[in-house]
Amino acid sequence: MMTEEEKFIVDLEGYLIIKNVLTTDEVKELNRLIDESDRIGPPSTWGQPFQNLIDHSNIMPYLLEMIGPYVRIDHDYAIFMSGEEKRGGLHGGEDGGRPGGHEGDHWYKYRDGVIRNGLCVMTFNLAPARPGDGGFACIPGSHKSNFTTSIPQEVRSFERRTHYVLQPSIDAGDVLFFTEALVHGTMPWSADHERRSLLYKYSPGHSAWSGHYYDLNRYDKLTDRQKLMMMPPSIGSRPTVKLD
Ligand SMILES: O=C(O)CCC(=O)C(=O)O
Repeated sequence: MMTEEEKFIVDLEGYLIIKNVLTTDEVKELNRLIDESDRIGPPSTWGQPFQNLIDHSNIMPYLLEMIGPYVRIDHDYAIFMSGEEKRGGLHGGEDGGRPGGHEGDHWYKYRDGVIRNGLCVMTFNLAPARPGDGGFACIPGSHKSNFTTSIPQEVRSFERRTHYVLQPSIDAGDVLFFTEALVHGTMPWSADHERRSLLYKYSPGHSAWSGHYYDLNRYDKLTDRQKLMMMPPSIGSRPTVKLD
């Protein structure tokens, strides 16, 4: 179960590192399959061990606590980085960083002891990211900020480094949870090893960020719960998702 302290951290900072979600053997196996594959399409289609990450038993209690019982998977993709590779700057936040803007599915709410989110991410890390390596970075607490449009462009692009942007330290096997209401992005990579992150993104059952829904024909041996979580958005008669 998600602890009360973990709920406090998510409410405070907008992200959480869930330690040792994957065992060393699971990380090894996923890395081996990646080494042997051509890495095309969403990782959930790369075979059973990747499909199983959709509702891995160690992340389900967190998803139900953060999104509620109608959780659906919205989309998934991989980020591999090597050399001095650069990707997107800081983005996200409820207003999308644009004056008067609104990202719609990027929201964070608290009421009566319950946390709820729009689009959320579970990033499965298959390689470590130590301080200074780059990769995921964020402005802790910015999911509740009212001034994200004031973040200067040179900070968003990581050209100017400031104390309020953090690149958390992550080990292989850890899952990074974050809400897309948090201002976040990808710091240029600078480690000698390859960054290997698999991002599985979830929404409340009634909403979607992606315009592309899952095609179940691309998958083998989906469980009933996986099929339920992969349904297109709706709420009327949508069944609830349960723990094992
Ligand atoms: O993990 C990362 O590098 C950040 C991913 C990102 O920007 C996103 O999920 O929108």
